[in-house]
Amino acid sequence: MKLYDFPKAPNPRRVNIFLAEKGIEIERVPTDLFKGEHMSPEYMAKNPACDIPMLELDNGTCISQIRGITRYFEASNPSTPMMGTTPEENALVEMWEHLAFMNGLLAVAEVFRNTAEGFADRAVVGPHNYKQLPELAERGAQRLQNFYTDFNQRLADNEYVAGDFYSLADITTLVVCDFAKWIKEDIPASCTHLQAWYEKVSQRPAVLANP
Ligand SMILES: N[C@@H](CCC(=O)N[C@@H](CS)C(=O)NCC(=O)O)C(=O)O
Repeated sequence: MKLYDFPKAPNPRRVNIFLAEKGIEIERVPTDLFKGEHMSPEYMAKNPACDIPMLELDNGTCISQIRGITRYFEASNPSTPMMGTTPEENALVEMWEHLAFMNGLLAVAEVFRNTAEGFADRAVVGPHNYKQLPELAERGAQRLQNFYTDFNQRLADNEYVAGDFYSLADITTLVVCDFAKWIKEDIPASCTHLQAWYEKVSQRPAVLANP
């Protein structure tokens, strides 16, 4: 089994923290996004979505998308659950992780990919080229501020993002806060609950091991 990985990028980091939390060690295939290795014919044949991370099982099955990859490991290595332990918890983790991805990670990506010089014509991840749109960068910046206040509110009443237990939803939310530093947007000073949570989860060994 191999994980195609580029640890500097935010999405692979979500899986790397998740695996470290679960104590899973796995062979890595370094795949350099900056060199376009994820767009090579060999990689595209395995993963037509052309994104990283990707998991290749020993039988040749290839799984992309972090939802798929993390679900695989949660089912195959159920000790140290990271997606809740009851139907209600499972649903809350899915719900909050998806909200963090949609409203947080994609908001930052909207700013970054529509402004960074190196992403001209690569404003959207995947096999198709899209040009940058400055209006989307502007909208992404607004969406990020709303993500911060919405998640601050959530953490005013809950110790962790999905409830009173640490989960994949925390990992994605943490990665959003760190990815936002790429566009020079820190957690606003008014978001004290989010900031306190951020300081706490940043100290977890699995997070420190995957900066
Ligand atoms: N929706 C994907 C997101 C993966 C993703 O966007 N990965 C980025 C790296 S952070 C990527 O592969 N980018 C390729 C590119 O920029 O062309 C998932 O859940 O796995």
